[in-house]
Amino acid sequence: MKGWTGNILRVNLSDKTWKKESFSEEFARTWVGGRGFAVKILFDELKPGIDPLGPENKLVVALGPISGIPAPNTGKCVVAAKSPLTGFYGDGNLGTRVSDQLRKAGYDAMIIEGKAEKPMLLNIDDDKVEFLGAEEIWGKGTYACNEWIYGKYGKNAGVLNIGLGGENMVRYAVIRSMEGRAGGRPGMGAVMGSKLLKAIVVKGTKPIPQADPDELKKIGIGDLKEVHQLDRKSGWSRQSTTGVLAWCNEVAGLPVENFRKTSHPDAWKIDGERLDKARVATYGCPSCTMKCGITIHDKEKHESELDYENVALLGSNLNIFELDQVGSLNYLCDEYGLDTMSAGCTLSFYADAIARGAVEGSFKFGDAERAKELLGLAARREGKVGNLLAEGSLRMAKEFGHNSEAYAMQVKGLELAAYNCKFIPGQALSFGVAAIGAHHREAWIITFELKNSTRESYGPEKAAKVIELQRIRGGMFESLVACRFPWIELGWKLDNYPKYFNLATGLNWTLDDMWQLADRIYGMIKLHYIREFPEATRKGDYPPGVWFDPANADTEGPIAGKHLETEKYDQLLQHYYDQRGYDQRGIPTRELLAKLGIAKEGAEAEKYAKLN
Ligand code: PTT
Ligand code: SF4
Repeated sequence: MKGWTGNILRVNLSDKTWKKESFSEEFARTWVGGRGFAVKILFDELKPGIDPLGPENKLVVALGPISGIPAPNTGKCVVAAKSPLTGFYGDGNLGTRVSDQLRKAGYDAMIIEGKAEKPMLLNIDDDKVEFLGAEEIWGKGTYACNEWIYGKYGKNAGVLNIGLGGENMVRYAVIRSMEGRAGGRPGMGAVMGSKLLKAIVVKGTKPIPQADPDELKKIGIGDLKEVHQLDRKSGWSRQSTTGVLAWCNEVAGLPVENFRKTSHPDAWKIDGERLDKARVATYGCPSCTMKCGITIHDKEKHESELDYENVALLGSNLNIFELDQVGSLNYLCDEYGLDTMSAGCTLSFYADAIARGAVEGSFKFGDAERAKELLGLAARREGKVGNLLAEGSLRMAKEFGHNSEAYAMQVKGLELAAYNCKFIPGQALSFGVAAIGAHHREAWIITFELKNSTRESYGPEKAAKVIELQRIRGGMFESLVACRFPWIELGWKLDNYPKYFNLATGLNWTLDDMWQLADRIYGMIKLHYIREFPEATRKGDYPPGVWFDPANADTEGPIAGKHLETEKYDQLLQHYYDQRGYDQRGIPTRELLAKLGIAKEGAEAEKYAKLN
């Protein structure tokens, strides 16, 4: 088999055993890697109904056939498990040296099972796997933990680690790597913590199997230069993702005060221009020539790396417009290993709930110092408030009552990305039908919608665009595994990706083959969902209720008086289901599953929920 090592490393933390397992060529071609591997492995190996924070859950770390080869932006890695936040399949994608080190150690993926007896560090060094005590680093923040590991294993080691948030099983704890990388929003860090696994270190020295290594090297070196030049020419990485903030503010799409408002006159104080001016350094993932991580000094003089989502959800959404204070909140999330996005939405929901009188408490929008304290309470699960905040906004809303669920800015339990869709129906749909809960990774339709289509439209073209983007972003990029930024931000051609896939594997795939793979993956995630939630209805694909509320409409600005309309949204959802071949509940039909080659998995899911 070319392009894949053909091996998965299976590690059991309970009895400290490991084995190298091989997979078939058919498995490789059907699921490709990354998210594809993870959805299939977890579907086959997890029993529905298990506690995501119990030893039965498994953590999958998965790479793709172009991971570790000299090609642009391939230093990424998928981490997946049953999510403690949403209760079904969850995953994330982070930049890390694990991407090439694990492949050089001879594996395309790793499955971590069981639970350690004591805090543990897993050390993988080519064919050696060591289960080492981690008492010395348990309780340390992710920066200190990372430094300790670099000191012991060298800076070239691939590292995944967790902070206090993961250790204390905060439901939105992430996994961290390198200086500023983080991933696994739906609680992948909490799953590591539940297994008492503080860190994974990986080093490898073997060649990565490639069908045409000489051609790959030649093309890769040229393409790395080309991407760099495209970035220089466009100037994108001057502001990187934070360039979006000023635009969102202008088009009334920025989250302000728990998404109640859509713009703010002080937004310029935390925009990309300000960030670029305050820049201390630039970081990025391995194998990247358009590095996008901008760091600044926060209020306490720590170095803190900010992206758009972090600035908007820890800044404008909390009514905080001092860049160094936003930096401090971001630094704390990184240090504790909490997802900045869910943390921001959970804090904003809490301030909103207090303001609405749904709960008593001391936290107001704009209070950065109290927000810092609350992040610490959540990370340590300290006291009633800390424990509440550690649960995420949906569970808090259920506890508070008073119609609070409508104000919890989440879908399927996963908090939103920073796009305020009070009156942006296509992006609202994209959140509603994102495979793992509200995430912009799947279909970032907002630019298409506001630049190429009318904002008012709930027409089928928006459903079609969501599907097109899901196939590209949530399907192809997540299974190959590569960063999507060269394509989305610099216009680097999509054809490059089947080209790399074919040179690595010796196959002859087209983009259409990639879309077929993507649809299979989306079908499988739905099967995960209905096994856990057999009563699933289309209401699960709705964005937060407050966006449909006329009383919540803007009173001034470009979308004054506008809000999402329930009947029209439902029609748009139906367009999406029709175009995908899903039934009225948003579930793939038996016929579609057969076409996608997953009828057997459909029959397994049917033990829990009936298919049409
Ligand atoms: C991703 C999500 C994002 S998406 C951001 S900012 W973004 C937040 N970053 C966090 C952070 O930082 N620290 C922290 N403690 N929590 C954080 N939570 C949030 O996590 C990230 C980049 C970015 S920056 C984006 S859009 C792109 N995402 C990609 C993706 O999802 N897939 C892919 N194939 N390529 C991508 N390229 C870009 O990667 P999750 P990273 Mg992250 C500090 O993982 O769970 O998917 O959530 O990975 O290495 O930090 O790069 O404006
Ligand atoms: Fe990583 Fe940014 Fe480069 Fe993508 S563009 S590979 S997220 S540094």
